[in-house]
Parts: sequence; structure tokens; C-alpha cells
Amino acid sequence: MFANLKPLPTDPILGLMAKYRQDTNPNKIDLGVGVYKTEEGDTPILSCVKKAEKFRLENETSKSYIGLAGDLGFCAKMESLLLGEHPALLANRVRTAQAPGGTGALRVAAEFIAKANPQASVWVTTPTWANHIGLFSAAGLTVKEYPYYDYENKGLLFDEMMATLKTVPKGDIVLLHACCHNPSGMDLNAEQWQQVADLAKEVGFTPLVDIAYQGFGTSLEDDSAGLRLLAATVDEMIICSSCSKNFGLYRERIGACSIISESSAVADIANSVLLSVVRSIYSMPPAHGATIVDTILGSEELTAEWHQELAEMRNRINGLRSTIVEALHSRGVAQDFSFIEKQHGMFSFLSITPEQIERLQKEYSIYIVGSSRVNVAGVSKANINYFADAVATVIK
Ligand code: PLP
Ligand code: TYF
Repeated sequence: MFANLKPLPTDPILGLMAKYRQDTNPNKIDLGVGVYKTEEGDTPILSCVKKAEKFRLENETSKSYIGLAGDLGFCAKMESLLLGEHPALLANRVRTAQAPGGTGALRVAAEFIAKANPQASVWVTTPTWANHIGLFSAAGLTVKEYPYYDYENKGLLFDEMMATLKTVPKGDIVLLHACCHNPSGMDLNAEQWQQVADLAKEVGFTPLVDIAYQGFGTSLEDDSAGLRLLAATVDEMIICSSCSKNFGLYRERIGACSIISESSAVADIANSVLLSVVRSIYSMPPAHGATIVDTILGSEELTAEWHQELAEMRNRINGLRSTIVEALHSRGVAQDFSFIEKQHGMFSFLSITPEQIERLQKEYSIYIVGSSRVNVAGVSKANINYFADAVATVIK
């Protein structure tokens, strides 16, 4: 039976990661997979995480199951982190299930949507994180796209986006990136978020917000402002969050799927469906990541330390954006790269050709995703000149 299987392509981003690891060039630079890196090129464990782990190791009393929704303390703290003191929370309209990473949360959301409305299409930005398409398709949902990134002007196709969203049938899902859009780095501003929220209310589509980089853009509050605005306008919404980046907990696989319903009574029904979905996929989520986040957010001291460590990561990324623009422009390149400074999070498109990307990899061991997406955090003082010289050479 297995002999009948056809081989499938691997994830190009993860494939690039493997290729980089095999490269023996001492000057190699990894600007591929979206993982934060320090000036030294490491992805260390946050100090607040180390402390929380130590505390848990000493104080954990049981390894018994934690239940379908996971760690309830974690779930409540995530709701506050995402929504603040939001009317939807005060009205008891939000239910959250801990999930194995943001990806797990998205897959749970996909199955939840398939139960609520199997005919629903999920609308995603052009372009979007490639996994979005696979995750929703795997749940049997149709994935459609709406215009988003303006490749030519390195901004947003906001009018085109709104024109398409106006045509979305009632009951469909529109996926929005809360901040630090992957792969373009282009985010909606507050006014645009309000327009999208008003349109959702008018047209009747359900927003699904993917928030995988809260705190990496401008601040924890600002990065969730659009999401909060949406939740204040519409009756129903889904939020898929991830602690991989902002807590640096990538391999612990920790995230959450939150459902906002029109009333507390409907929220209870939605919750029963959400938990039944969880049970049919993995029964219960792993505990470790949730206990770490719960411990940090439950301690004023550790929360303060986390805010500081998060700000360090964010400031480094934003500083590198300016460094890259300066380094390229100082080499007299004809292309204008100033857009990199206007974008947020770890990613931007360099907007160079596939041939130039290939030359960077073959001749310089600089690894960039085929779409020209770079992970800004992979640049450092030690490699910026090598990187800028190489880019300037291949785009001449
Ligand atoms: N959503 C987006 C847009 C992402 O870039 C990522 C990437 O890591 C995720 C969700 C999920 O991340 P994870 O499953 O590692 O928590
Ligand atoms: O886009 C990225 O690089 C991150 C990490 O299958 C990632 O979101 C990439 C691919 C993948 C899982 C995570």
C-alpha cells in the first residue's frame, strides 16, 4: 500500500534550514527560517524562561493529565495578554484552548471552522505564510486569497484588499496577521484595522487573527491593537496565538486558540466543539510550555524581565532594519531599500530576482527564501558588510 504513495515536496523554508546546516563556508549567513537570533547568531533561552523552568522543576507535583483545554491559568493569562481588559472578556464571551504551537492552534481553528460551517472558505493575504494554505486545506476548507502586499511600491494594496473583502460571502473566514506580517513585514495601521472591522460587521465574514509575533513589532499593546479593535466591533472572531517567538519557546510547541462568541451561552457551545476537536486530534496539549508562560505571567518580577528581554529582541530587529538600509545605500546600489525600515517584525522581501537569490546562496552561502524574504534577525555587525557587499554585487 505504501509503495503507491507519491513523494511530496518538503517545506522550502525548513529545507533551506537543512541546507544551511550542511554548508561548510565559515562566512555562511542564514536569513531563512523565522527564528530570532542574537548578535552572536544564537537563539538562546530567555533568562525569564530559565527561571520559570527552575521554579517549575522544583515545585511541580504531578505529571497527571492537564485536561482538554490545557493549563487554565495559561489560557486566562493569554486572553489578557491578547485582549487586555476587553469588553468581550468582561462579558465572558471568550473561550481558549492551549494548543501545540501557533500551528496547532491554527489546525484546531481549521477543524472548528469545518464543524461550524463546512462550506466556509478561508481568505488569506497574497502572499501569506505558506503553511496557512496547507493547514486549512487539510481540514477540507477552500482557501481563497485577497490582495495584500504591493510588490511594486513595497506597501499595501489596501483599496484592492477592501474591494475583494467586500465580495466575501457571509459566513466565510478572513485570516488577518495581527502584526509583523509573514512574509512581507507590511502591517495595517489603526485606521485600516477599523475599516476592516467595520467591513466585517457589514459583510458578515468572521475574522481569524493569527498573532505569532506579539511584541516583535512596536510593543505588546500596539501589536494587538488591531485585534482588540476587531474584537470590539464584531460579535464572533477566532484568535490563534503563538508563544514561539515572543517567549522564545519554539520547540516547546506552545500557543492557543481563542474563540469569541456573540454571548456567553454561545461561547459555552463553541467551547464544547473546540474541546471535541482537540480530543479528536491529540486529546490534550503538552504541559511544559504552558507552565513556563503561566509562571512568567503570574509573577510581576518575571513579567518585568520578560518585557525587557522582549524589548531587547524587538529593538535589535528594528535597529538591524536601519543598518541594512544604510549598508546597502552606502554601496551606491540603484534600488531603493528604504521600505525595509517601514516594515515590522523579522521579515521583509528584498525584492531581488530568483537568479540573484541563487547567486547569493551558491557564491556567498547567504541563505534567503525563494520569494526573496529575509529574516532580518540573521544579520549582525560581524556579517553586515559581507552581506551588503554580496547583495550589491549580485544586483548590479
Ligand atoms: N503564524 C505565522 C504567521 C507564523 O509565521 C508562524 C511561525 O512560526 C506561526 C503561525 C506558528 O508558529 P509556531 O507553530 O511555531 O508557534
Ligand atoms: O516562516 C517562518 O520562517 C516561521 C517558522 O513549516 C516556520 O514561521 C517555517 C516553516 C514551518 C514552520 C515554522
